[in-house]
Amino acid sequence: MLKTVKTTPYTDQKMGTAGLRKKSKIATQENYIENFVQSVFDAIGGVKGQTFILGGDGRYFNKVAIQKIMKMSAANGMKKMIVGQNGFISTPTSSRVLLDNKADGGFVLTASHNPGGINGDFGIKYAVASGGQCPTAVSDKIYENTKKISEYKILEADDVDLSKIGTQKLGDMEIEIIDPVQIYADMMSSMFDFAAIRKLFAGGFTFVFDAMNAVTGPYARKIFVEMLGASPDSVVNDVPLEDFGGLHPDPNLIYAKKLVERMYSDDAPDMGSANDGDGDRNMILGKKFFVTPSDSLAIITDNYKYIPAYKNGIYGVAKSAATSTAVGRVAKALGIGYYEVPTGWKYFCNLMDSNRITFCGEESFGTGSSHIREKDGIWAILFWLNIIAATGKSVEQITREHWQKYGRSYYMRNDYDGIDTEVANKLMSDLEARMPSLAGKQFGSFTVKEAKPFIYNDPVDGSSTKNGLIVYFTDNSRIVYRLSGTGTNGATLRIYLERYETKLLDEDVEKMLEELADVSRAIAEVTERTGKAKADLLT
Ligand code: G16
Repeated sequence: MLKTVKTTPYTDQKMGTAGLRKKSKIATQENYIENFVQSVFDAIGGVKGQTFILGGDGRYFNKVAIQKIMKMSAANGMKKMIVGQNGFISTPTSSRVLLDNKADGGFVLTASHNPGGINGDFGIKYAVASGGQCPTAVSDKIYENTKKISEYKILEADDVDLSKIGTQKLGDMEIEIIDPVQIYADMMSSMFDFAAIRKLFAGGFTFVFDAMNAVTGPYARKIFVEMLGASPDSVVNDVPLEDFGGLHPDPNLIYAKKLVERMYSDDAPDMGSANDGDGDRNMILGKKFFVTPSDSLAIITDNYKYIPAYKNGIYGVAKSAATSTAVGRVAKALGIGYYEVPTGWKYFCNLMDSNRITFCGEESFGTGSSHIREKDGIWAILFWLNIIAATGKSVEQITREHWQKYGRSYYMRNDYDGIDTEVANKLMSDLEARMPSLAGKQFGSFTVKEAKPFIYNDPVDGSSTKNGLIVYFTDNSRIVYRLSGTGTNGATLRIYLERYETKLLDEDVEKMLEELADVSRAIAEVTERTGKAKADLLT
């Protein structure tokens, strides 16, 4: 039976860098998800006759929210919903399925790399027909709707059994349950040289992948173990859990602690890797060796010819402004287009759709290509395995040779967490106001060349976005300041430090950036304003 339910608005449903992200305790309030989903449907003029993709990373509240969304979709006249088996789908797979089915939109229930569970976070990523997350113009409209919503539509029906592949009906809506793991595995085997990677593993190459108890465990087992012959114990934490077993599924040196310890031990495997909650982020490690995401993007781009899917050539490459400039040097050498966009994967999508770029990446452990419109964690790991299989070189060797060829960007992100939102906003606006006066000023051994906000003018749709503030120094070092758009606890100030070297290639990163970190605090008056003498997190 179709029901129209009266509701009252929540005032905090503004989407951040990638969808709506909230503490689980907030997201599970009465009608919270319903209000948001109905506001999405209303913002796009309804979903009558449309097809949507639905699934999640398995975190707490995933199961409940999926049933609600299916029933609301049916009540709003949707024609078909394609749902991941048992309610699971990784973000990259969702993008693929959306494109393959020419669907109108999709929801991935995830707060990405944020922890899960009742005391963790919940979230919704909303993608549009292009396969990427909705553009700002659409999210603004959705936010406006959430502030005035008074009712939503839902079907009163039994819960749908999502365990069996196949089709069924929910009211008049068709539900197709798919096997996302198989779909994703097929896509990967069509892109990479699986025979060569199989040979690599058969030859004794050792490997570990940490799924962090999140969505990619089954994907990794299927691809790395079953299809490529890696040893069964090379995939760890591969059973998705509602609270990720207490892990913080953010693949970086801090949160993937066990993996990092193993990779820095004397019996480390040849390569280590990890994904985040919804499978779009990745981390690459060699034996006692870490590859920064910025370097990974540069190395992937420089080695594209080893990958069957790209061997005939690539378009350009793009990175977020906060990401190091390493890939820019590769683009120059290859003579391909090079773009800098604001933080947020959605800004890459127009560049991919218009064949301006093939690869793109961000410092926040995201790397991807135009095979989908999201970043792709396992894709990046397969890319590295394929390079290793083709060259016979180790992760460390590949990276060091890259530095020798292009120089090295020492790079680090400093996060200052849990700052009062007003204090953080004022710090940024005051810094922006001071920027013109910084040029020529000396801070320690660094002289400011130029300081200005980062403004991106999209060459495809003409939209203009301001995101972050950049200080350029005369020695090619840079500091980028911005506030995170994915946190759920006050404001997080992110300060990105980069120092470029052509001779000193083997130094300690923290040491190399120590003075620049001090300078970054001095320029923005971080300690005076936040009381923090040091960053909370270095990645
Ligand atoms: C999301 C976006 C990324 C962005 C990242 C960090 O990643 O998709 O494009 O780089 O957030 O954003 P911020 O610095 O604003 O916190 P994910 O993996 O959370 O979807």
